[in-house]
Amino acid sequence: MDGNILDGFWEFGFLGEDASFSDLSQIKYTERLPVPGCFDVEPGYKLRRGIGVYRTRVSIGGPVTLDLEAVGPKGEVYWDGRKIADCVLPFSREEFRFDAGPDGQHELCILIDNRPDDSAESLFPGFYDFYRHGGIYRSVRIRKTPEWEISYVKIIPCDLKKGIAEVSVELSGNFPPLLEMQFCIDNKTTDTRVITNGKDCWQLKVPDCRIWSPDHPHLHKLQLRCQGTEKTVAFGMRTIEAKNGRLHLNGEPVKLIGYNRHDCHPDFGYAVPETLIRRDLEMIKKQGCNFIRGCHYPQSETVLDWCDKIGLLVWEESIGWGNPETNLTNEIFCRRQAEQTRRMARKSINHPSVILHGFMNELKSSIEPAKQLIHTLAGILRDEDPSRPVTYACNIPFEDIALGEVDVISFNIYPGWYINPQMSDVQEFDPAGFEKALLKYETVVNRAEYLDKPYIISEIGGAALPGFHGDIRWSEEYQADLATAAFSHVLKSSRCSGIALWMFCDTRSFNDYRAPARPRGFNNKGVADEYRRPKMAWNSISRLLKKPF
Ligand code: ADA
Repeated sequence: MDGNILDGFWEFGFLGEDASFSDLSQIKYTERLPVPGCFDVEPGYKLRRGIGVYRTRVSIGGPVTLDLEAVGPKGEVYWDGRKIADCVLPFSREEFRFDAGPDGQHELCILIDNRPDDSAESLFPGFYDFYRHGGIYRSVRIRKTPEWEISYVKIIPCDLKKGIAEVSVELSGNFPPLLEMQFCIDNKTTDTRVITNGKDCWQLKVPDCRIWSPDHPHLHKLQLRCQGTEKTVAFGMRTIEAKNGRLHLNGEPVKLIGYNRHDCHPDFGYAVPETLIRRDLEMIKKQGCNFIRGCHYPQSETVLDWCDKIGLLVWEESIGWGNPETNLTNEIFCRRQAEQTRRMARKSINHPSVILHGFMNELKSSIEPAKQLIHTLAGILRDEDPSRPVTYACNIPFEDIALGEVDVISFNIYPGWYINPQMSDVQEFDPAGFEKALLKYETVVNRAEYLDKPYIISEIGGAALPGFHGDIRWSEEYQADLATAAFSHVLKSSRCSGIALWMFCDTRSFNDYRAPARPRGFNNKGVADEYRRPKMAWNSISRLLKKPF
């Protein structure tokens, strides 16, 4: 990535829950905390709510671009005491351009507010079933803004046999109207083209083209050179299509087998160190899975880079969770949804691992405003990226009115765990009732109008308290039986193109009035606990996946 990285230990001051913030100069910085980092996992601030102020000093001057890979749940940025930006798109990468003043040392402060915010426009309100950690979740960079730069490169593989990719380039700033650009793939000069008016698109031949797949995750490298400016982008040659009721990877039907994964850890919140991210992904891959659903927010570059490298397929989605009508009819909420979804599509465009883009997990998809928003968000994704199928996870299959809007139909269903009024016969797990329930959900996707669309079980599962044994709910045995039955069903189903079990590991969740459903303050449906120690379900799934499928 471009720019000077500012990660490291920043000064930190904490203003409590009732603090009203007015003057940066009054803040007492009492210690140093890591960036990226979440203050509410640190001793002294554990699970506390309030405003955390991070401060560092930067030597730079003139026009600059500050690149925040992700903060949350919301933040404010100050430069020498002057407000530069509000950050209201949690987990989104944003760039802010401003004049840094004369060359020399300057003060950069980022305020993070993790106090409850249930306003209708908030993208990360308190009712979501994943903890509202406060922090600078991902890297911070700053660079001098050049006169002009290559701001966006999009590489879409189009013909794998001939090794052809379509490359689009955008420049920003004060660029010359005509520019010669040299393209180099894997250090072999391939072409020189002229860019007119800062935006252009060409077909390029990839020399010695090798196809990217989970078994052979081969990456190519494109270098663009132009009047002393250079940009390097990794990409993979692979295609993904939703047709004839199946997902096709590189022209062949593929079944997605894996887990929902929150990018979260009890000791780090949403600032999970790379080494732990890598371990999670390797653990999933080595078990025999090929897929994760990155729930429920845009994924970090680190996660996607590792998935590209080791060959894991990814469903990435913008942030949303069970949003009711009050959100869906709020103009600011809908505008922010559109903005973060567009940002996600552009950020992840060249990651071959990302094969599905989604949004708005379990929104109230039975009402017209939901359908409108789904239509808008699907349109944005297709506009930015016609190459990836679009989906959203629906939890009301029998009432949903928007399934026709997307390319892949995905259901979050919990037979054997939650009561669904239309499925009350299957609240307790029993293999026959479970199978019957899954087939009943399938009747929706077997309607003539949907037969062409692939179908995925985007969530299914049950909870187990680590170390609790027996044959009853909340036991490891109960969870293992349920999870194994779910995987077995999908492995043999001809209609279902995939499963993302809910979920890979236990994840900190709400601790409000709903806490009885979240013992220990965690969503306990992980097949490993929050420190990634396997439960019985993990071992049963491992055994199942060892058999060829
Ligand atoms: C939902 C939701 C998940 C989680 C799950 C559960 O389907 O999408 O985020 O909350 O239920 O554990 O109840």
